Amino acid sequence: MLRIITQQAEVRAELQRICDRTHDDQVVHKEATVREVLQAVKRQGDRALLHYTAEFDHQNLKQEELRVSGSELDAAYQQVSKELLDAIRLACRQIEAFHRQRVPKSWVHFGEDEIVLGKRYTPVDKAGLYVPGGRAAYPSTVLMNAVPAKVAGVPRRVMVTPPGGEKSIHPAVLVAAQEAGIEEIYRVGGAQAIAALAYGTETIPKVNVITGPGNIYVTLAKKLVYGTVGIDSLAGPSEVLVIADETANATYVAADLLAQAEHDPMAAAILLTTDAELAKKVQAEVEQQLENHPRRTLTEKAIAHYGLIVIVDSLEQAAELSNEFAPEHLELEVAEPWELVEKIRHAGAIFLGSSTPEAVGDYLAGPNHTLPTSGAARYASALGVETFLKHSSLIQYSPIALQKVAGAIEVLAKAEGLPSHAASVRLRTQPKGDTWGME
Ligand code: HSO
Ligand code: ZN
Repeated sequence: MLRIITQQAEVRAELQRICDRTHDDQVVHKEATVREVLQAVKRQGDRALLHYTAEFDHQNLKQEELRVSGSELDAAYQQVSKELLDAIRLACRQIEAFHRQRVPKSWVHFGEDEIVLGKRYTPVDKAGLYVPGGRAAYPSTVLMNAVPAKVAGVPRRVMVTPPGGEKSIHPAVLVAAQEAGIEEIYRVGGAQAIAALAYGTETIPKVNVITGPGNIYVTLAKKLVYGTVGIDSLAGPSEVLVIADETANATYVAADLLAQAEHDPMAAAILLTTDAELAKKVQAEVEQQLENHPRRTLTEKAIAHYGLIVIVDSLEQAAELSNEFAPEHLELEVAEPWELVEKIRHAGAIFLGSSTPEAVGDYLAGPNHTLPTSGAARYASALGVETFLKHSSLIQYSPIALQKVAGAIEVLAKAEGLPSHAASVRLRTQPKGDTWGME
């Protein structure tokens, strides 16, 4: 049952509990296992990958089976329907179009005294995309990670994903990868796959950036290899917060809450509404839509533990609570969403108006669906082209420009006790002077 609460004191405590839901006592223990896996792959390469794939995924691979063959890639196209292929292609085009608009441009500024300053953007050489197996093997997530890497111009893009039964990989995942320009795919998952991408093995290249969601072991592994490689973010279970007024449609709101809950038993689905009537209707609708839900057990768990309806006094108060929670997804199911959006400061993605269910953004509107979770929207943003780019600063001074600042640099260098810093300027601006400025 989706709980309704009105007590203000209870509201903040409940929202905090939901936000902190991934803080798990078992993490320390799991981290020890992950460290062991990382070390083994670092030392033994492919041999460790085959060992852990047998132990954790129960698949006995040979070394030459790690890479998905060309014939398997071709065969995947025979295993997806025409409608699915068309939908993947539509999503791919729209995601690409959106991300192309966001490619930062290198720039230079020509200032006084022939000073040139700027930034030059370049992609990483190699990127590794992690795709979970089983329940979370989503072709849409493949696109959301692979397309920005391609748009950023990353020359080598590889994917890793755990093998399922019969060593197989979901054909829709293989098709989505190819549509987004990835053909180098390895059949390995878990912390061992992250280790392979971070350190490199005989078969798998060491990459510069690893992106993509995964289970707690994958997330811990990404956290531990950060520094050796870059990562996108540490993804937690998905969450949606809906703000609705009396104009909202209870059936739609209920469906949107369930659309988040059905991802994961730890997914969060929260409704903040000014209308007590709507709250009751949504509660009843959720029950009804759960009745014949094919993923009922899992979805019900999420709703029971991390589902919540809060009745608020005003939309201002709703915005304030939402900003405190900093949701991954925020839906504004209100009469004037563009007015309300002005008050929103922290949210991964904002969906405006009643014709924009989160699913539009999950699949094909274009913006990325890899978003900051567990309150990370207070400081982080969606995965994007920038995840695969870095920039170099460009600085050029003329002799006159250097002359003008020489004194200030010398003073600073002296204050820091770094005489060669001072000399590197003085030797250029007073070539006949004393190297150490002692005359
Ligand atoms: N809502 C998920 C993304 C997703 N939905 C994939 C369907 N497939 C996290 O943003
Ligand atoms: Zn979703």
